Amino acid sequence: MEKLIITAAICGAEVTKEHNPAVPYTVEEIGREAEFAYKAGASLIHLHVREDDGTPTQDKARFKACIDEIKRRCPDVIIQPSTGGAVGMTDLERLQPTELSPEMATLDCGTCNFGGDEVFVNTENTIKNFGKLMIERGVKPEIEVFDKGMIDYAIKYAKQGFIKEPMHFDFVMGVQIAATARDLAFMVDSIPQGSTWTVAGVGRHQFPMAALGIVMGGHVRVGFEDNVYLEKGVLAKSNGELVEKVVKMANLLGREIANPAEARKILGL
Ligand code: KMH
Ligand code: ZN
Repeated sequence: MEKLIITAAICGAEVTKEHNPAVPYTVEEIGREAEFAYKAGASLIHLHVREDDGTPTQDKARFKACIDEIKRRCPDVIIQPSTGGAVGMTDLERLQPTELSPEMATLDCGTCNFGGDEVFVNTENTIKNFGKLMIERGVKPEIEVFDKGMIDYAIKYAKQGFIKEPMHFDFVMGVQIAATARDLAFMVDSIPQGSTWTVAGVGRHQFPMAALGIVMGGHVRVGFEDNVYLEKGVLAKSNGELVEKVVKMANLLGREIANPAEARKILGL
């Protein structure tokens, strides 16, 4: 099996210091959390940014400041800004970090319920426009998939020239599609040959899904964006602790960890 890429989703847009005081908001806090995750074994940082008061933002200057701070601390880590941002943001707001030409960025391939009345909207035109701009800006998308139909959209838009192949998918389990082994296997079976994939389990599903990612030959995403607990009732002190736990699991299961150079090769960056 190829080496395991661990992505750390260190911040997110929805989780707050009320959920876990270690959730980073400031540039310094975001840099520090990225460094904890990197030192623990993450080769990829999935990045949302905040104002100092915790308000999610897609502001280009704020992204640049955070990216510079992460690069200062972890010079070779892969940085993947979110183009999902927070529910309710406009497409133009969301696209700002791609103007910085990062190596990667997320491309959310469908609309999804986010709890209560919250709907994370990604129309067909949004997806095609984001895909086209990412090709023009030389940014490799990570296709964010919240249910199986989003894989089918990605395949359709790739055929139409809006997404380059081979594609890299992130299966987010436990928001819309259930976080079960059966459903993950269905997702994995549904992507084109030659694609790569990672899995993110939300809340209590984070580590069970990570275990499946490790044994099924995929890759793993953990971090405060998806889960703030190290184990039941115990808050993680940092994203580094969540990454460390995945490293321990991978060691037990005989899967080696990819460094950023190895991750770049696997992802075709
Ligand atoms: N915060 C969600 C609305 C992404 O990063 O692309 C979108 C999200 C997905 O987190
Ligand atoms: Zn995200």
